[in-house]
Amino acid sequence: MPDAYRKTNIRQVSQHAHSEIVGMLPEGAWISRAPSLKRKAILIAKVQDEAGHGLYLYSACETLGITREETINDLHSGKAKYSSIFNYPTKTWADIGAIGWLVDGAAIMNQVMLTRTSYGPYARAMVRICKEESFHQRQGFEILLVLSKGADEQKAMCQDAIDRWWWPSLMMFGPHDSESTNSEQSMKWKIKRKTNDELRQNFVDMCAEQVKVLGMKLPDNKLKWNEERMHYDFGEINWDEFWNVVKGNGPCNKERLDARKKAWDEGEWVREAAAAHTEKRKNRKAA
Ligand code: BYC
Repeated sequence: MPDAYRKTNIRQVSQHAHSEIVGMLPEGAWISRAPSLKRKAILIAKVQDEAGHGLYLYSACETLGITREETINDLHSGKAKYSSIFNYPTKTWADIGAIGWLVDGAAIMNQVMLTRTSYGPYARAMVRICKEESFHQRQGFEILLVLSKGADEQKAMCQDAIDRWWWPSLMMFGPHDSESTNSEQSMKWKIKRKTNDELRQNFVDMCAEQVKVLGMKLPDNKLKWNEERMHYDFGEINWDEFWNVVKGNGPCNKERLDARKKAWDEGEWVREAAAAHTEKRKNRKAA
């Protein structure tokens, strides 16, 4: 395998794994506050699914010749990135719905193409992940649908969550193709099968229709169907905000990384105990 191809895959797959694990934090914060036992059980299962996604992806990454410890050290030292979206706070229950609908929706749009990515272990992990993400997206939409039919306060909460998550969701697809440093090479290698702007446009087209079912509005007064292009036109993303968050200065970057480092440090004894147990079983078998 050419070294540059291997390194690009390590970069993308490990950053994807980190995103899944850091992505558990904003939603995990609502497990104790979910409005019913049923909602709590669904949310616990969803957050657990994200942990599973992270683990498949760390395993896929290990097949490229890097250890899990190395990839996690890169996250903790700030060398490796994770998705910008998880540096925003979850302020109300409606945010859990908006994350499911918009964040998981954007994730699926990007990840369906990755089921055909050229590196087999990554592609195979994505098949299962996409199935689970589709369920996540529907449960998020259903949370918003219930709120959209509720009391005035619930409707307002639903609109407010959509207002706050819409633009950061569009940022998930990365910079414009003209600014994307990795796209050209990744498209040639068929690691990426569609560009950042193509996927973002598909996502806007999908959400512009779905929001009508909710009876809500997307916070963009430039959003308009363009008959010639057969796509929705939409307003410009605040790229200063995007790069600021990517560089570590978003509303929750510090909190998220601190939480991950704390979990890693506090889990050290578990990793040691598991390794000692494996060693003991190995020795017992050999004896
Ligand atoms: N946030 O050249 P570009 C989820 C970086 S988790 C932060 O276009 P590329 C979920 C980019 O890394 C969703 N950084 O990059 C979990 C690059 O910097 P480096 C995560 C970003 O790789 C829990 C630089 O900007 N999904 O589904 O060709 C709950 C230039 O960009 C972002 C994945 O990771 C960003 N948004 O394209 C719910 C999917 N965007 O690395 C949901 C796999 C760009 O050169 N990844 N950057 O230092 C990909 O498909 C691609 O890596 C991207 C970016 C489309 C994200």
